[in-house]
Amino acid sequence: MKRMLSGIKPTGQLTLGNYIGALRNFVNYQDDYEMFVFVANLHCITEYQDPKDLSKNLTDAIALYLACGLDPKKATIFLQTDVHAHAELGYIMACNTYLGELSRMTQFKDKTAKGEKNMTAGLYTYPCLMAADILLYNANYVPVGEDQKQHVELTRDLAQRFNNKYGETFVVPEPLINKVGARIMSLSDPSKKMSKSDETNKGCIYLLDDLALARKKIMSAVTDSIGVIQLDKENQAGLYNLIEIASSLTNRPMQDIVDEFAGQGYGKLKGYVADVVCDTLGTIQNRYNEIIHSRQIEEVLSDGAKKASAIADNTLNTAKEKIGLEIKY
Ligand code: ATP
Ligand code: LTN
Repeated sequence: MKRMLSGIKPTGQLTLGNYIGALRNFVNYQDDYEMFVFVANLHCITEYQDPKDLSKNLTDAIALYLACGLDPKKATIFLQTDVHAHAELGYIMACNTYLGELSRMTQFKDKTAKGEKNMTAGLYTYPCLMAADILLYNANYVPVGEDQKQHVELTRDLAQRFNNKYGETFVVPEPLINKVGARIMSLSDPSKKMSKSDETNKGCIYLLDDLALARKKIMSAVTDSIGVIQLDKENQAGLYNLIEIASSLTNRPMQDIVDEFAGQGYGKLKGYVADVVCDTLGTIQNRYNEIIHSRQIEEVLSDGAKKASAIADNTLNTAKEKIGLEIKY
């Protein structure tokens, strides 16, 4: 069975974008792959997080993984800091990465271009830690949203570089990106990605949003004045995004939805999208409420940490031996 690994960085509450671009796919893949899914808490602290918020977001992320349908009997679910090998191999990867490569990462370039102040060294070297996350498990595939493709490509380069320098050690992974739903856009500005760090909160639906609020956000989503229901991503990005959301959540082809609503007003279509989203959120939230009040999270994490550490420690030791870091007695 091929291996698959992915993670989410809960710097805030998980969003509908995280669900459609990542989480829902993890759930679909767990039957056919040996699946590893973790909460990337070390990645969260590349920027300051209020410690109380961070701790709550981590707990919620695990509860939401389970609520969305990840099954601990099928997938290994764990917290990144429970497996010490991540930080150690992350450092080793940083020693095999060139400054130029990190400077070319789009996420880093965007932040620099925006003139962000106080950027940390951790933020700069974060792709090295991400490479370690993946390589420790010898994952064949990494299911992610479009924005993470470049990081997985860097991981491939780093794996190949290491293998060439020190001998065959790591599996070279491939990114797995869905055709529909790989980049869900903000409801208030469809030129931007739906993001947890949305300042206005209007453009982003959180998985734990009150259903009435989620509906309101969809009903007031920015569209256009063209007034025709069709698939024109360039000129009707907001409308396209709404149809893509509904298509992802129902597994209906986008054209099918267009055909059903063609000739009707945007309001009708938005009502349908709101129904679909609220259905999904409602189901997830019911399960979340059961899980958050149980001991399940503790059990899942303790079990996951053991399984993940056994594999990760083994890979790390092999890498250290190849580099010559170990003393042989
Ligand atoms: P932020 O929302 O703060 O920009 P992020 O995308 O950088 O966060 P994560 O939340 O860790 O970071 O992303 C986890 C996974 O969810 C990644 O695979 C990412 O590609 C995917 N993802 C995040 N936002 C979207 C989106 N709007 N559409 C599709 N996939 C997304
Ligand atoms: N960098 C990713 C989260 C992440 C990840 C990973 C995804 C950290 N390590 C390993 C896939 C595989 C993000 O910010 N979205």
